Amino acid sequence: MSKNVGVKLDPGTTTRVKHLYQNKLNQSEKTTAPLPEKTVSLKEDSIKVSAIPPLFDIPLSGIMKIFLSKGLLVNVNSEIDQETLIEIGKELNVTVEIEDMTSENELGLKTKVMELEETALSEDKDSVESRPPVIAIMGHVDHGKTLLLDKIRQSRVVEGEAGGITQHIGAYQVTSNESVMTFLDTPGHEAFTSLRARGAQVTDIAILVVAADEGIKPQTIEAINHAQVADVPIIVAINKMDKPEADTEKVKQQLSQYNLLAEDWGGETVMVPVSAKTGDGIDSLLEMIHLVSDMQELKAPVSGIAKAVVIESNLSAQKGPIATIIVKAGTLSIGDFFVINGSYGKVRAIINDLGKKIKSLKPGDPGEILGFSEVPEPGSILESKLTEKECKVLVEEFKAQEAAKKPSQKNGCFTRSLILPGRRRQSSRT
Ligand SMILES: Nc1nc2c(ncn2[C@@H]2O[C@H](COP(=O)(O)OP(=O)(O)OP(=O)(O)O)[C@@H](O)[C@H]2O)c(=O)[nH]1
Ligand SMILES: [Mg+2]
Repeated sequence: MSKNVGVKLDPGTTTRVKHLYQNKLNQSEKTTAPLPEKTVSLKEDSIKVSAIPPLFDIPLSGIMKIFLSKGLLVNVNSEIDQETLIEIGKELNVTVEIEDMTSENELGLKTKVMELEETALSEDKDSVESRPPVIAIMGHVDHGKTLLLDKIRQSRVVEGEAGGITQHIGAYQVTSNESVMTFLDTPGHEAFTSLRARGAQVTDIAILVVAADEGIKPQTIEAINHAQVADVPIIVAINKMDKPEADTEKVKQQLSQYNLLAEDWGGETVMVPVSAKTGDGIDSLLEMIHLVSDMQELKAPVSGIAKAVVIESNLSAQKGPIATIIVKAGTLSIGDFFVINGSYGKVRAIINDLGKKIKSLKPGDPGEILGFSEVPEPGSILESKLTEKECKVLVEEFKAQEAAKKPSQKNGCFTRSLILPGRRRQSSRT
């Protein structure tokens, strides 16, 4: 008979093994109960930390833990970029899809706008009149877009901007030489790719502002791409000519690499040296804008159903949903009923770029509209209707169509037509 040799572990080892076993149990409990999979979409370039819990449907504490575990010190007011959100999402079993605002969707809105203009022109030939051109001012951050627009408008928007950085699209109207022009001021900061893309899609002309001392920069190139994809003629304003370091030849040389060849270099791109600070060259720039817009012979019907594009929208604490729109056809007046995607509303107030209440907007006019039932998506099309009943019927039809299009929504999955899974927007960062 073999001798039974008893092995006795010392108490320290037993406790350690028990701990290890318990830890393993805890871990396996965690892994056997994974968080449910979820897919969310993001179209902005960045998001506030405080906006993540409702998006992910996970408490703030859970989200903060992930930030901490990654060594990222953030607070609820911090802005995080798309890539970080994707990383945080991975830890929580949330797939973040970035809405693609590059070429395909960019052309999507452009196409929508062109179709709208064409049908309006063919439906209502009798009331066709020339309309003001819509001109987007684009370019790298701090190259002087807002100051240039201030000079053109003889106003002072730039001074009112927090931190001096434009963060939204501003729409303004200017009368020069008895003709009216609508300008869109776009932000140059890298975070606002989608705003620049949208700016380029709804305009007739792009003014590319390049600081003569700095030359072209990442968002200059991005702006050129947006304008070229949307097939919008570009006029270059070589700004900050008052600076001793200004070098127009260098700017022209740099731009030549992006298919923009100055007239005096044998090309066709109008390039005007200006100083937004002193005002030098601005008259020539305006002349060039007149010339280019005259060649486009921009026309639209002024009567009939109003159709307008939403440039920007937000929820105002005092006023409710509010949107900046540009009318593309017809006249939109106070009291008009309208449909916009799956909702309808009634124009309660129209505010112009000077903050004044006005009664109506004609083609090419920008304005802020009150009277939406929900905040409209930027890039959506508003259409006025004769009666509230007509709006209700259209909204019901729209909803039915949407439900038929998206069966996956019925089982809780979230899909959106603008999202191209697996295709993320190219980062503009360098
Ligand atoms: N010397 C000089 N400074 C200028 C000129 N144009 C703009 N600036 C200055 O450059 C800075 C940026 O001007 P903004 O007009 O805010 O630039 P922006 O392109 O609108 O910037 P973002 O909207 O943030 O992209 C300000 O301090 C302006 O005073 C110019 O022609 N000459
Ligand atoms: Mg600005």
